[in-house]
Amino acid sequence: MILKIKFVEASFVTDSINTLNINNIIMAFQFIKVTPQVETHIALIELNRPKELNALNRELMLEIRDALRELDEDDNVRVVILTGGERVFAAGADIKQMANATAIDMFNVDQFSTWDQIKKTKKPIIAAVSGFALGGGCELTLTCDMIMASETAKFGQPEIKIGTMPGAGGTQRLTRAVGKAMAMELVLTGKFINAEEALNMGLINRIVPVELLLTETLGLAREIAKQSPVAIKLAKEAVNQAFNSTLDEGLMFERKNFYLTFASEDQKEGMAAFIEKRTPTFTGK
Ligand code: CO8
Repeated sequence: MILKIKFVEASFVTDSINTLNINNIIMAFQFIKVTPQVETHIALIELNRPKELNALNRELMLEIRDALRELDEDDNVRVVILTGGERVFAAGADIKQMANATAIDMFNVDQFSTWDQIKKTKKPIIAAVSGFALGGGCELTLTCDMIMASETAKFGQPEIKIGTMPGAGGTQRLTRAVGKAMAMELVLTGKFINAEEALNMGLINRIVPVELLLTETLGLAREIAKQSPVAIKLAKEAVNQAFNSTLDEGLMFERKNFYLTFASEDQKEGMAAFIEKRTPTFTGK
């Protein structure tokens, strides 16, 4: 059966629609481009609102949610890369869309299911950041599992300058990533930091030249994609558990996931390959 899903309201349809066919589901996107196999086992999601500096309107976020849901279920995908391109990652939530909203409008719009979906995604997501990653854009990178940045990357939580504050994890994930002092400074002043400062704070994985951002991110994705998909998902889950539990609870969680890897064919294959001095072939079973 072929299902056609459109995520955009008719009034917004001005640009060409990108379609994605996974498992016979054709998805139409207006504000993102999705390449399910940019390389074997690696999917690429590109934010695509260049004129608005990839400002995250609700429709775009719903598209990310739906694309991730599909990619997470696609056995051919093992790692997802999320990027805004070379010029800008994302300049935050769409200020024009929410400027006149009431608190109840904001409450009633289902805008956080999309962030919850990113958090729920079992496969690793790598953010490839060039240019501004501000407000919701910075929070989007923090929701991903790793961040590769180009030399031009600038991170910040400037919501305070427009009379509000972070609402999609900036006070929580940023604090966990860089500690209280720097998180306070960024959130309370709205200042931007460059890639080097972000690296020194432990916010990002590494800095690469702009023209190599995708290449280097693909290199990292490839390293992950060749491991056991089962172990990768269980390990990701366990690392994230570190932010939600006491040490003892986290250790117990880790132990259970470690045991669970022994239910997989991949664990048998990985250890057999080591003993036989050959490269393992992981299938995700
Ligand atoms: N929303 C809407 N439009 C934007 C946004 C944005 N966040 N950022 C830029 N744009 C638009 C501009 O309005 C402009 O449009 P136009 O040409 O029609 O005037 C176009 O993009 C280009 O922007 P600039 O001319 O301003 O470009 P500059 O290079 O001069 O400046 C900056 C770039 C510094 C990035 C500047 O655009 C800026 O400060 N942008 C706003 C940054 C910001 O405050 N971000 C936080 C937004 S609030 C937020 O993210 C809250 C998240 C809460 C949770 C999310 C729940 C969904």
